Amino acid sequence: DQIGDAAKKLGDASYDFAKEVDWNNGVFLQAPGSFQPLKALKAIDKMIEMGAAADPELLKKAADAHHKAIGSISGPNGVTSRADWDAVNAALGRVVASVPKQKVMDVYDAVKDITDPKVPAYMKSLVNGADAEKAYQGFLEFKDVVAANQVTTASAAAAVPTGDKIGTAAKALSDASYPFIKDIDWLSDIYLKPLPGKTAPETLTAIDKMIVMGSKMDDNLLKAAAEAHHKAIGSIDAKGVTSPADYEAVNAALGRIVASVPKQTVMDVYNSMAKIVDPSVTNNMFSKVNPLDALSAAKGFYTFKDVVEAVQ
Ligand code: DGD
Ligand code: CLA
Ligand code: PID
Ligand code: PID
Ligand code: PID
Ligand code: PID
Ligand code: PID
Ligand code: PID
Repeated sequence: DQIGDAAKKLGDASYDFAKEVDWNNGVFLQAPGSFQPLKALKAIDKMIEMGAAADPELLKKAADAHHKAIGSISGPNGVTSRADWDAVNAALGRVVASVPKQKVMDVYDAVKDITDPKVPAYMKSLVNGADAEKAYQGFLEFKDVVAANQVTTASAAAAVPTGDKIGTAAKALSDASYPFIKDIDWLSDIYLKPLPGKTAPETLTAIDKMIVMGSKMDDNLLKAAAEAHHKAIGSIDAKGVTSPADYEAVNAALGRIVASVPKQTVMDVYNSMAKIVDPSVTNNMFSKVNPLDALSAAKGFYTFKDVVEAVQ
């Protein structure tokens, strides 16, 4: 297809740049400017809306392309192979083309809103500047091909199951855990801190398992889960906490996507995360909330998971 051909040209223009970026640099975990959690949440919300509107098959292919690309990483900078670099760009170009232009621009504008204008120049200063300019020129040509292949109308909303066992169980889970949710400081910057003692390649291994799980999920249920998060973001209070009803809808939606993949795929995520999360992290989280609320939430989760497993 045209986007695939254009991605090869984009690769010619941008792979030198890709090799020069230090993908393992911890700077990419930081907010791209001053820390503004509510504005950042707005930007994430725009990404959620774009993801929910995207063609699910193309999203899966993009997830698969990333998984494959992780497998061909080499060298100290963590760069993927030329072929996989091109494949990721092609896959993402197709995802972008599957949503109306305005949804893409809404993401750009919202991210721009939390990005200090000095950030692009700083990023450029870390690589050969001429190669960055060549890459950007390539991006500008690529985006014209994407725009020429872009849809103009958004897809229909997902169908949300009703009266299912997971939905019923989600009510009990939500009742048991909402006090805990209210105890958590959602606007803290602690969630942007590096995991103690873990390198980027180690962390990427765990993220890879999530990418694999995402790619196996039921299309409609994944879309519904994105839409439930978007709705929940719309009802947050000043401390970032969503309403009980929207919280329950998120739990139900996530239970359903977990049930839509094999148990082992879920356990692969859990086990890889358990390897990189030091117990001091969990204990620190626990120390900041009411312990009885946390224990009630944990009990609710362990009951919920049996219902999920039964329909998995
Ligand atoms: C950039 C963009 C990269 C900056 C990286 C910041 C992104 C941070 C993302 C954090 C998001 C939160 C997610 C994390 C969640 C964690 C949860 C725990 O360098 C601009 C200005 C605005 C920049 C910010 C907006 C970036 C938006 C990027 C998309 C968002 C994607 C998603 C994010 C992440 C999540 C992924 C899953 O656009 O951009 C560089 C440009 O900066 C440079 O400006 C451009 C002008 O826009 C353009 O108009 C033009 O002037 C150009 O061109 C210069 O500069 C000139 C000529 O016109 C060209 O013809 C050519 O010759 C060129 O020069 C050659 O040099
Ligand atoms: Mg990504 C984007 C890393 C998994 C879906 N992703 C980005 C970039 C960053 C990144 C490089 C955001 C920051 C930025 O804009 O820099 N993703 C990244 C990592 C992983 C991952 C490390 C780990 C596996 N992503 C992942 C998965 C999905 C996505 C699983 C779901 C399938 N990701 C996704 C989308 C988008 C990203 C839809 C974006 O739109 C965003 C992006 O790249 O926006 C431009 C700048 C970007 C780069 C350095 C890489 C692109 C290079 C281009 C082709 C040429 C360079 C041009 C110029 C020099 C800089 C960009 C200017 C900009 C205005 C276009
Ligand atoms: C400018 C000036 C003009 C010239 C110009 C110009 C530039 C415009 C630009 C630009 C626009 C632009 C847009 C970009 C958009 C990037 C969008 C990224 C989206 C990320 C998503 C992440 C996610 C997921 C995912 C799916 C999940 C939901 C999420 C489900 C169902 C200024 C050059 C025209 C870069 C969607 C993918 C996993 C949230 O206009 O003169 O330069 O860049 O998890 O969904 O699971
Ligand atoms: C524009 C203007 C509108 C019209 C429009 C428009 C286009 C927007 C577009 C577009 C946005 C867009 C985004 C693309 C992004 C590509 C990002 C590629 C990233 C590749 C990576 C590869 C890799 C790896 C990996 C992880 C490793 C690092 C690497 C570590 C820690 C402008 C059409 C709407 C194409 C990250 C995965 C292995 C490098 O908005 O008018 O057309 O395209 O090895 O991580 O090692
Ligand atoms: C300039 C002027 C214009 C021309 C121009 C220009 C240059 C702009 C540039 C540039 C922008 C730019 C951006 C780059 C972005 C790279 C993003 C990489 C993201 C990598 C990540 C990696 C990671 C992980 C991971 C998970 C870990 C955290 C991390 C935990 C809990 C100035 C040329 C357009 C290079 C996200 C995945 C392992 C961080 O605009 O005229 O030149 O470069 O380790 O999670 O640890
Ligand atoms: C233990 C001991 C026993 C008792 C026990 C026990 C506990 C086990 C546990 C537990 C397992 C467990 C699993 C959990 C799994 C969480 C998985 C999260 C996945 C996240 C994903 C994110 C993503 C996306 C997304 C889609 C995108 C890709 C991504 C596309 C196509 C120890 C109690 C049995 C919590 C998948 C969703 C946006 C990456 O066994 O005695 O306690 O918890 O962006 O894909 O867009
Ligand atoms: C288990 C054992 C195996 C069998 C198995 C199994 C089950 C795994 C499961 C499961 C995992 C799982 C995960 C669930 C997660 C629910 C998470 C809910 C999050 C809700 C949030 C709501 C909100 C918001 C929001 C953003 C705001 C904050 C809030 C800010 C900054 C164990 C079956 C495989 C159900 C976050 C979105 C508005 C609070 O593996 O043997 O069964 O379920 O307002 O952000 O303000
Ligand atoms: C313990 C002992 C057992 C019993 C037990 C127990 C407790 C465990 C606990 C606990 C674990 C725990 C975890 C918590 C996790 C909270 C995670 C919140 C994430 C929030 C995010 C927010 C955000 C954003 C956002 C984007 C911004 C960045 C942020 C940028 C660029 C010990 C009870 C089981 C509470 C990610 C979305 C706005 C950060 O196990 O016997 O009690 O709590 O602003 O992006 O700015």
